[in-house]
Amino acid sequence: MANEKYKIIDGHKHILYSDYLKVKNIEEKSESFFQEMDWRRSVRDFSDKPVPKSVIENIIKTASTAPSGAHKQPWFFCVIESAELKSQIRKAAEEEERKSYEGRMSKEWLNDLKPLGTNHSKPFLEIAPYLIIVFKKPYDLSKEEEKLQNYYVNESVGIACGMLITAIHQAGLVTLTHTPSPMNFLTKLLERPSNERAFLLLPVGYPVTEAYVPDIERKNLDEVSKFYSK
Ligand code: IYR
Repeated sequence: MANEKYKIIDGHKHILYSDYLKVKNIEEKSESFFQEMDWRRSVRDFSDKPVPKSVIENIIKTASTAPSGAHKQPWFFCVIESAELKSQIRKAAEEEERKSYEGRMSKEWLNDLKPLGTNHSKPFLEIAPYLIIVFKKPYDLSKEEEKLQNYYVNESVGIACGMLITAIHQAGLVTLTHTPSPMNFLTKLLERPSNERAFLLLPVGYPVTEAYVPDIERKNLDEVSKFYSK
């Protein structure tokens, strides 16, 4: 029978995927979504204006809808609101960043970063109302502490982070991808289990009223794609 709500395929239950969004004008909708996303920028000057916790919860739920290897969802999101923890994270991150900027990064790398105006100082780590720290899980741990394999972990968590950033932007908030390197101090500070590795740190909040961002341009469509039509 057509349109059964579910089917057993190879012994496993499958449910009917109904196109519930029923987008009418896909050209218009894709164009306006692009315009909305093209407005996204990494912002470094955060306001301390509070953000409702429910918004952060929705953003994380959105990220967690990402596809992942064998649907293992090999990610974990730590949300930091505590001023004390934020200040500990800032201190540790700036220590690592200072070493990076003062020796670990190549001349070429430092030069590439100049137009972006970054340095070892990370005040946003204390000012933004929330820090989201994304952990990847190369494996899960069973109750018996047995290692359970995850797959395509970097790809999966990378996709989830992209969706997280998209969700943050569409909520009218800003973020930036901060990668203090090495990031292992976060495992300790946040008391994470042995199967988690810090992947990305994202401050989330409103920008200050007069936030300036570097005047950069994006590659055009021809530079980032090629259509093979014949
Ligand atoms: N992790 C450092 C350096 C940095 C590296 C890249 I590549 C950037 O695009 C921006 C910064 C930092 O967060 O400052």
